[in-house]
Formats: sequence, structure tokens, C-alpha cells
Amino acid sequence: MAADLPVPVYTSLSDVYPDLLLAAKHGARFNDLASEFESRFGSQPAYIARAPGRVNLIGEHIDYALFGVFPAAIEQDILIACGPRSSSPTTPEPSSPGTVTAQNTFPKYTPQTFTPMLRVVSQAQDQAQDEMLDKDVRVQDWHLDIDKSQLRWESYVKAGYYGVLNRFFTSSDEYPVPVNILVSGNVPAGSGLSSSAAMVVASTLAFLAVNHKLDGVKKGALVQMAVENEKRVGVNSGGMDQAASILSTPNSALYITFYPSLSAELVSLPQATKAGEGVVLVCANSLVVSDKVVVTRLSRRTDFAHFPGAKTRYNLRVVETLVAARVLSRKLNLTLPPSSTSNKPPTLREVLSAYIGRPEPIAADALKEGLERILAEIHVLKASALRGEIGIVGNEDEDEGVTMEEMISASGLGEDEFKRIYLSWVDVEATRFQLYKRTKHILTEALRVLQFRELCLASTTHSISILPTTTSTSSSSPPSSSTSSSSTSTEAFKALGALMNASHDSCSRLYECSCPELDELTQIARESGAYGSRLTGAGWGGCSVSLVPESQVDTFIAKVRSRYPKFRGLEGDALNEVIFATKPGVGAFVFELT
Ligand code: NG1
Ligand code: MG
Repeated sequence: MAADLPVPVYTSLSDVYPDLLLAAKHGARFNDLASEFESRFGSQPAYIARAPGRVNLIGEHIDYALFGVFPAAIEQDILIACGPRSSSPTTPEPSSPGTVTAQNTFPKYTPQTFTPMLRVVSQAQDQAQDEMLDKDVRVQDWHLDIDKSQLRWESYVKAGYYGVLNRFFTSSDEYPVPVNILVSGNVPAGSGLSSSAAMVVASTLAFLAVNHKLDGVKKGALVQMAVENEKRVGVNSGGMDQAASILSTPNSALYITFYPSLSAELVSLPQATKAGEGVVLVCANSLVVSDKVVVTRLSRRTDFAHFPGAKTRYNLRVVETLVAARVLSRKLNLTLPPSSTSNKPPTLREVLSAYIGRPEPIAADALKEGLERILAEIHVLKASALRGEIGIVGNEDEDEGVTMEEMISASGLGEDEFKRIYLSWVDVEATRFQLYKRTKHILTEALRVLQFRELCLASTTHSISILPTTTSTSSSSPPSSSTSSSSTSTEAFKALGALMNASHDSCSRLYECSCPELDELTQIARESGAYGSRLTGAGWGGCSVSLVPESQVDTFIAKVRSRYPKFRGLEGDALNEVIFATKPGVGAFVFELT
């Protein structure tokens, strides 16, 4: 079934976009890119790999804790035209196998040439990778230099290539072809719409296609590959973006779960019965660039929450939530599954599983009930509780966090072992670690995702599991289906909007991943007629997503434009680029030029 669906390869865009206007619009983009490729490299590309960005409706910063998320692909995408270099009459054959000449249609991204280095190994060096390869012994291993200390456009191209090389060119009798590629796209970078995942997915697809390795590759396997590939750029992200980019289908959002294994269910937003009473999603870019890959070292006296950088922002959150999972399981005396080895520390989702004490996959209703119960116990993670102080005072969400020493002591591990498990892969310096606030966000956000899904299922007739590895989760019977009338759909939109607002509030106060501009933009959106509005993606800048009555989109956009200071004076394309309505779009595919 769906994990088993092959990655689609098309030779006609009208098979992808049944809407003629859309097919013509994208057809023109594909043609332009192919002509540009030909004029730069002297021959037609063989393929164009295409992967969309995504908007996350709800479920922020919980994918790496292995809780379910609710994204949808957007129409904007990354296109990578590629062709084997040997087919080019104007350029000489390079001597090393697999050399890549990579160009970008945006002049600020300068051309790059890189060659993977081959290392011969006698046997498996990386057990996990070999298991995925289904091979006992690898005889060769490829390396590409990826600069993690700065954001470079070609790093995302290399990341996709890396995975292809190390999965498909492991025996000494096969070498990758030299390749020309030309990258283009319209997913705004650093905006929380996952241009990075779109780049990595498109790059993975391009290198698979040009090396004739696409045959038999299933969508599920491509998601796993793209997730692993993107980690090479330096952000220890979850799998939401790659899964959304690959698995989306038009007009549906995806409920994606990661535990006990990857699974995706198509869920539509509630339909209004009366025309014009439906909703659309509007993305608005705060125009603050969200940059997770810059490394910023902090002085001991600095509050990390206000500084940029993957290591201090995104990856620090990953560390805090993993440590919180360990401490919570100890405080609640839970026995974690044997798979939670020290090399793969348990996540909060695995802790919840142990807390509920039922075999996986656990149905959505039971997960919800478990989340509600465990939330009543997480005060054990407050700094005062960890220090053994009696009596908890102040606002229930206030907590000053713990020091490194206190955190290590709460983990029950020795300092060396703690650092090996939780800090060896990341460069963080912070004075306080927020175990309570991060956990409260993750568990309440996981609950909101389940509530959001339930509201959608209650008002729509279908939900189809497309990666049915955990099908029995769908025994999480949707709430008994209500008769759909416009008043109930309006009530449903209000309830969805309220969940989005609560999500933003939690991101802002507990996860501290918003910024003043995003707080302002989402507030303006609510005051301009949105049912709900929240940041989308990692935050600290980037886009908001708002649920807006279909009939009011134009007035909504006009109001936001007049009130959000960074939008004043923007018109036409410049305005459309920063605030636009979007519908769930088609997932990644390869276009073969004939
Ligand atoms: P963005 O910032 O949109 O790329 C990141 C992570 C996701 C997820 C979200 C927060 C990457 C590639 N993706 O998304 O996995 O954790 O933040 O929900 O870093
Ligand atoms: Mg990204």
C-alpha cells in the first residue's frame, strides 16, 4: 500500500495538474528551466525533480519528540533540472566519478563544483545504515564536505547526494555519473515553509533519477532518506517537512505520525455546505529570517532565548526535550522499551507510551486520555521540584529552568555519560535548561493536534491512510460523524482557529520560538478576521499561517497589509510573495524529458 507507492515519474504535466491553467503555469516554469539548463550546459536536462514546501497547520516542534503533526504541501516548490555530464558536448568529461557542477538560477547563489571522495571500507562501519541497506558488508563509502558552520545553498544539494551515494553506490563495481544540475524555485528561504526540505527532497530525487536508481524506490523509503540527508546540514530535525513534501496530495492535509513507525493519513479541513462559507489558509511572512544553522557561541551570562543559531535555538530545544523525557520517566518510575538505548535516547512520545502501558500502536483516543493524565504530573520537572524544594508557587507556567549541573543530577547519569548521550553531537552553552516549559508545550501541542484532527474528521467524510504501517491506529474512531451544516462548519472553523491560537501562545510563551514580529503579525491576523493564526515551521521568524473565511480573503490581506509595518507600501508581486492564500498541493515527483 502507500509506503509502497512508488515515487511518481511523469512525462506530461497535465497528469499532475488536471487544472489546465495550473498545468500551463507550471509547464511554462518547467520549460524555462529546461531552456536555461540547455543554454548553460549545452544539452537538454534528462529530468526535472520537483519538491514542494509545506505549511504546518498545527503541531510545532513535536516531530522530533515523535508526536503527530498536521502539515500540507504548498504550491510553491523547488525544481532541480539535471542531466549526465557526459551527454554534454561542450564540457569535457571530468576524471573523477560523480563530479557535480551545480548552478542556481538566482545569481546570489554562486556556481559550485564538487566531487565526492571515495573511501574503501572492508566492512560495515555504520550498523544502522547497513541495516537500512539490507547488506552485510559495504565495500565503499562516500564522503562530501558539507560546511555546517555557515548556511550555503549547495549544502542542501550535497545532503541529498550524500544519501544517494551511500545507499546505492556501495559496491566497488558501480560509480555515479558526473552530473550537471540547475536549481530554481519559489519557496521563500528562511520562512518556515521548508525550502530546505524541498531542496533536499528535490536533490535526492534528482541524483536518484540521473543515476537510474529511481526504479522501485517507494515514497516511504524516500522520506527516510531525505530525513537522514537533511540532518547532514546540521539541524537535528524531525521528519515532518520531508514527509509532507513527499506524501502530500492535493486538497488534503496530512496527519503524520512517527511512532512506532512513519504513517500518514489524509485529512481534509471541514467543508462548508454553503458556497462561500469555506476557509482557506493564508501564509504571511513576518520578513524576519529564521536561520537555524548559524552557530552562535554564548557567554555564560547570556540568555540563549534571544540569540540566533541552530545550536542555541533548534538543537538546544531538541536536547532539552530529550533530557526532559529521561527525567520524566525517572520521576514517574516508568520502564522504557529496550529499544531506547543510550545511543538513541527515548523521546517524550516513548515516555507517554510507557506511561499509558498499552502495546503500540496506541489509538488516538487513548493517546489523548494519556496526554491529559500525564500533563497533570509534569510539575515534577519544575526547577523547584528537581531541587527538592517543597511547595510550588507562582504562575503554573512560570519556571526558571535548571542549571547544567542540576540537569545532569536529575538525569541520574554521570557527567561523562550524560554529555556523551545528550551533548556530544551539539554545541550548546546555556545557563538554564527549560525542562518543564518545553515538556508542557510538547504535550499540550500533541493534544491540540489530536483535537484538530478529530474536528476535521467529524466534519468530513473521508480519511485515508496512505502509509498504513500502523493502520490499527485508525481504530481511533473519528468522533461520531455530525450532520454537516453551515452553522456546524462555522463552529468547527472557530474551534480549529482557537486551537491554532493556543498553539501560537504555547510556542511563544513555553517554547520561546516566536519573536515580537510573529506575535504582532498573528495578533493582527486575528483582528483582521482570521478564525485563528499561528507561526508555522521552526519560528524565530518566518511565516504565520491563518485560517481565514474564503469570502474574506481579499479584505483580510488588505487589512493585514495596512497594519503590519513591514508590509506597508508593498504591492503586486512583492505583496503576493509575502502574503498569499494557499491550498494543499501535490507532493514531490520527477518529470522525465523525452
Ligand atoms: P522549518 O523551520 O520549517 O524547516 C523545522 C524542522 C521540522 C520541525 C519544525 C518545527 C527542519 C528541516 N525542519 O522546520 O522538522 O521540527 O522546525 O515544528 O529543520
Ligand atoms: Mg527548514
